Amino acid sequence: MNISILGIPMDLGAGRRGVDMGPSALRNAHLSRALRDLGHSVTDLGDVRVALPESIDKHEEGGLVFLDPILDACRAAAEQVAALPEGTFPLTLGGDHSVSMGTVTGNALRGNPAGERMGLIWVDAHTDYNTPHSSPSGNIHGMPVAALTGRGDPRLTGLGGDWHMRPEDIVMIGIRSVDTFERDLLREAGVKAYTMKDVDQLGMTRIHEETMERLGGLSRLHVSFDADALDPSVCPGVGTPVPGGLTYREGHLLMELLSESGRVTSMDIVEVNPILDTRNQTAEVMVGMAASLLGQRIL
Ligand code: 5AB
Ligand code: MN
Ligand code: MN
Ligand code: MN
Repeated sequence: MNISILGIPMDLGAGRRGVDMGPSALRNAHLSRALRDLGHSVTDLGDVRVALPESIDKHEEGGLVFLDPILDACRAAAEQVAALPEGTFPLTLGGDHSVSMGTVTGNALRGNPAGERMGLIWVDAHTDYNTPHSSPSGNIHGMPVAALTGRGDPRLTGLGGDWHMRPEDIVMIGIRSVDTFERDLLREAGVKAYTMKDVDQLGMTRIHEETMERLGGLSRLHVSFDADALDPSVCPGVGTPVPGGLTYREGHLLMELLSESGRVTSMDIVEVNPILDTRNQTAEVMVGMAASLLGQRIL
């Protein structure tokens, strides 16, 4: 497979600094080499240009922190991803999770004049379904899924023109932190979310099966993997850690099963924060997750 890596070194959407160094940490954890060792041909396209918070004013507009520079980076990411040839597997590196407004849009619209639907598997401790009204923080990394489904500020929801994700084409896994009003929005939209209670009770194998069934008719699936989905003991380098997360094996099993399905066509790795990490452990774990999704086998 041809894999194209694109970094979006941005932390403007998060409440804490440092995830802008995520792409660099993942590259240092030998991401390209790990994928080449699996037999893939890997091209690193470098990074999208992102404004530095030091050189712009921190402005909040209608409950949205750093809206304009985030939109610029998301548009650039969407354009670059959408322009990749069909058959290429885009592997996009955040950055905070607001980058996925751009990457998901770019992947959904790539080579897709017929408007074919794409499934979205959101692996995260959080549902990222806030709007400027429901958000307790104003941080845009808590809003990307709502924006992708057309909820929230029109500037965020308009990245793909008239295109939006359908809530029924989204499955979330690993959830254990949802804000009060966010919960209402999520229920109303009808997004399927597997909480950690579901992971405990059903197990990852069953969750994977149900996910594949739910997204059955869709030939393209995007995986957006927030490092904070994994337990903080596995991935300490994240800005919004929540105890009680996916184990190392649960993360790998999900990636292995998705790999066997042969249906995943693109992936994000986001929210890796090297400042808060221990000797780049989080980036190394996330490189392992990408390798499992892209075909690494134990035997
Ligand atoms: B992440 C919170 N719900 O909106 C908010 O890491 C946290 O991309 C969002 O999942 C976490 O600020 C966003 C409290
Ligand atoms: Mn997230
Ligand atoms: Mn999260
Ligand atoms: Mn986070």
